[in-house]
Amino acid sequence: MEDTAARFEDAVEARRFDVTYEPIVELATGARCAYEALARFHARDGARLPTGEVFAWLHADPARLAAVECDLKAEQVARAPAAPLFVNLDPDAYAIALERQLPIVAPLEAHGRRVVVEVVESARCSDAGRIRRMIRDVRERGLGVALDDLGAPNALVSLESLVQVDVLKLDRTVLAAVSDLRYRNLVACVVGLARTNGARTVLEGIETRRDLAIAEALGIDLVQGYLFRDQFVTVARASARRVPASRGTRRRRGAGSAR
Ligand SMILES: [Ca+2]
Repeated sequence: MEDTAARFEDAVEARRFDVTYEPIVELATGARCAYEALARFHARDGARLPTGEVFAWLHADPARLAAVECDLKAEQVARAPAAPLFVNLDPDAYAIALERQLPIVAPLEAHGRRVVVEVVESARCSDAGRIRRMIRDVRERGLGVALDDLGAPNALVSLESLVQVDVLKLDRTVLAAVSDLRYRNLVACVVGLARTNGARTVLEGIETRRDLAIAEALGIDLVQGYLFRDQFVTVARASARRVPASRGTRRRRGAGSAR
């Protein structure tokens, strides 16, 4: 069997990725109000590679991580539907790209509609301060910021970030966890906090009408998930163009979120 790192290396080198735009739907009206851009890497044989693991592997080579993230953001904006766009951005990649003066922000500013940068607070980031600096920096540039994967098993959360972002995105695991009354009370507080501060809430992982009813009962503003799969837009694989490789890429695996 082909080595996992070799498969990742091959996919990244060949820019073998699709961009999928997942609709974000307003719960009250059913209107599609934005899309989240997601990168989907593919092996040579067409098999889908786990995006989170590809990024965990890329973290071993910061320069390459930054170059790939710049490439992905440019593609995701260039191919996006004419609608507000949510993009995932790695705080390590962001910091390195700024240091190296790589074009990480320019593509986002070029989009004709509002762009919201999704950030995950997690121990995977090499420096917790980087996340908060990125949030401040991105907001100063006039872009929106969403705190992603809130409630996910490996996610962290700081109170400062909770009150500084425009959108709070609750992880799909919240759907099951709210059967516990104490957890449900916590989510109600988070939703209330968002409302008081003028932020919006998103619940991810909506797959059934029952999930939708849970979101409604929680007072969530926006939802996304497989229930809306007929509105997903996948743009064909990016054309092959080599991303500059850098030295010292080592094998590393780990969990990560879809991007
Ligand atoms: Ca996300």
